[in-house]
Amino acid sequence: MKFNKICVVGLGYIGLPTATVFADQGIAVHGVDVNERAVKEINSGNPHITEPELDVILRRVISAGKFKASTKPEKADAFILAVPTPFKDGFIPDISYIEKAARSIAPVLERGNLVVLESTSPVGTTERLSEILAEERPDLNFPHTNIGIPDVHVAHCPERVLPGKILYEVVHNARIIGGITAECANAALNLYQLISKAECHITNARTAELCKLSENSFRDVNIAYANELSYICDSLKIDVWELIRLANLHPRVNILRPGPGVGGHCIAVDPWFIVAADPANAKLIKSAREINNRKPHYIVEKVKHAAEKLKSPRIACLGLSYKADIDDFRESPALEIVEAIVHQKLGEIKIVEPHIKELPKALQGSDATLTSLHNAIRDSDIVVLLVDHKAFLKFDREMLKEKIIIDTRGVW
Ligand code: SAJ
Repeated sequence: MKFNKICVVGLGYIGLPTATVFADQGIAVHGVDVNERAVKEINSGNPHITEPELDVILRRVISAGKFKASTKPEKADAFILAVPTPFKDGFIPDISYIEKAARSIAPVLERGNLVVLESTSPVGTTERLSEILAEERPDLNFPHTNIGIPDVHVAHCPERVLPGKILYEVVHNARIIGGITAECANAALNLYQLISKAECHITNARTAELCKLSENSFRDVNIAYANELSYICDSLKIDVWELIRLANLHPRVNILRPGPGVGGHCIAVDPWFIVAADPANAKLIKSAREINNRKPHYIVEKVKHAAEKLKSPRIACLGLSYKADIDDFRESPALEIVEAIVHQKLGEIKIVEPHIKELPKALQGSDATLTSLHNAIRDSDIVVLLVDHKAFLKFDREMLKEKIIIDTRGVW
């Protein structure tokens, strides 16, 4: 199969880097996003997301004429869908963005095309994608019917990249490619071999879907174990950081780090897709989600407890993003904690977040102010470290003397 042109639908954290990496290999890439402003910015070489090196590659592929974005899909040899898969009330997966993306590409599909779903998806979504395409294009044969030779191949190749390291990982991480049929998997393998320097493993679509969900649930369960230990250590008056450091000296033990909770658009979301699909068996996975979700409330209670001892408490909250050194606030436990501290009026709040120039909407209009690390610590009684940004590691520790410290990341 020859891929002269590909169309990437969804130019977010996954779609945009993926599109630019393909374009950088000399393939003509047409990017699609519903957000007109993002499309404009992207076409002028300014990514609307922050990811190291992305701006450099984007500008290179735009000036080479290999990449163009618009709000409408165009004919191509392959289509990659990289749209969000959030959950609805009751932790039920919401695949409506995939459905919309599928219907948007259907009119331009041609015999011989390949459609790849990269979005993290509940089991069965790739087959559903094939069904939707078939509904829209009764003139073409699709693989889910298992009748005759499909005109269009459909596969799932879940993204596995770590925000902050996307451009390296998109090329160097092993990939799992699941086809609705073996031919579909092989077609997608040909596509990803154009950019991947790692092993690409083929399987069926359902296995690839559950594989991705299992990877993120694995991490969630392991973080839940660390967070559970932090609750236990608090109640038994043991330093959890020392405990974990010592336990990890065992050659087969590697306990992760407790924190203020688990954030991001992946690990805090994907395990629910397994729970929704098989609640009777997904007991540990569900319990891990609950343990991790409890953590932000637990930290707020700690801050409240400390504040109650002071007459007019001044509280410095360090960090708002969901993890260190990125500007991504999605599902951020740090943001959840600060919002609760502000709304419960636990004191005079100073916030430090080096990645923003103004407070997020949820905190605007409150008395909380955004300030520098130095000023926040100097003018506070309680210092709550929520994100282990590099910027929070280098300062004069003398400043913490006499302060009540709540270090949720164990870095001080
Ligand atoms: N966290 C802890 N303790 C730890 C490690 C992480 O509390 O020991 C917290 C982080 O602070 C953060 C959250 O967990 O709030 C998730 O951060 P992360 O760095 O573990 O993962 P993500 O969400 O940025 O990216 C994950 C990755 N999955 C795995 O590592 C299994 C990435 O490879 C996936 O591509 C991504 O999810 C995704 O898009 O699914």
